[in-house]
Amino acid sequence: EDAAGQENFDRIIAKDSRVEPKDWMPEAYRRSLVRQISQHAHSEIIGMQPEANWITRAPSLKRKSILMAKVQDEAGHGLYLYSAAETLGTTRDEMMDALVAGKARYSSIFNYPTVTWADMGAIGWMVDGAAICNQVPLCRASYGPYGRAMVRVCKEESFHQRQGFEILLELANGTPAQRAMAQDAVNRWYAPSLMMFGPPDDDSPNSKQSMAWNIKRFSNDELRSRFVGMLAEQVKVLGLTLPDDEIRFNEDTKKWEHGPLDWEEFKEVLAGRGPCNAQRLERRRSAHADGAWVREAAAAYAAKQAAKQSS
Ligand code: FAQ
Repeated sequence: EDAAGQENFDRIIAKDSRVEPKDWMPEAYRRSLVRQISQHAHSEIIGMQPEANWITRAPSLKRKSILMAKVQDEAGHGLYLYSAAETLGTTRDEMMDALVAGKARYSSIFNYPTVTWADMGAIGWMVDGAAICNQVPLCRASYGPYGRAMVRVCKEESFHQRQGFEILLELANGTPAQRAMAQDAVNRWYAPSLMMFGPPDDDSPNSKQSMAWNIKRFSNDELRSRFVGMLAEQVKVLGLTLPDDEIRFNEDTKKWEHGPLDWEEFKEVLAGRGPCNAQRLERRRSAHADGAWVREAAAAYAAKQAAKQSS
């Protein structure tokens, strides 16, 4: 209990200003931020895998170098996000241990397989597109280090989205087989990308408090609806279709609507039973174990430098 601290915190939130690492904050606020930011960081790191799967099979040198840069950007996003979470008093080791132990969440979307090159297009266009819709409002999140990290992340995601769209555009205007491959990828990634926004509002336990704390600015359904509207317009440019004939703009509510989503599938993925959950975790575990010598060497070097300075 810290009455003055609480008062200061309430004032910051009421003014829609920013909470900084050294400010007093309620424990529940801290915990919820660590939860969201660490999940977000894990998503970026696990999210490298589905696209890394195609680096060695990219159809040209140019595509390969773009894809490599994109996957490296995701690593960078993970690192800023772990740093932002560390300012709340959780160490990176603790977060990483939770991830490799299978105790931490990361986005459902990265548990789906990337079976063709067109999936690189669909991920850029739809998955990075959904990430942008969700993250632009997070640039105004009340916790300073998180909001500031989101600014740069969103700039990079915009480039990622364009590169994905351009892959699909080229395939859609290619041979009939390429066009079919693009359509198939859009069909498979559509529903999982809509589910990235989280459960429907009446089944979203964290939303209300997160919105009261100015972390989230819009509800899951609100952002999902905006995203569907964006896809519905852009798919026309691709000359492809979305696998949902219930998409429409509701003139009364001024919102985009879509057909039903399979929330049972979403729950299965969250419970660790999605198509690639086991594979993604196993890959992360082995990468973490293979990197142990680098961490040890870096720690030994840092200790040596510190000893030199103090002598
Ligand atoms: N997957 O009460 P809510 C990217 C969990 S973008 C897994 O609505 P909240 C870029 C949720 O954690 C992807 N779990 O929760 C990229 C909660 O469980 P908990 C990452 C999900 O926090 C592109 C429970 O369900 N982006 O990585 C999902 O208010 C290409 C109840 O849900 C972010 O993390 C899901 N889809 O809203 C990288 C954005 N949805 O914690 C590589 C930041 C919900 O109580 C390649 N996060 N859950 O155990 C957020 O905006 C929010 O946390 C939401 C969820 C909107 C994801």
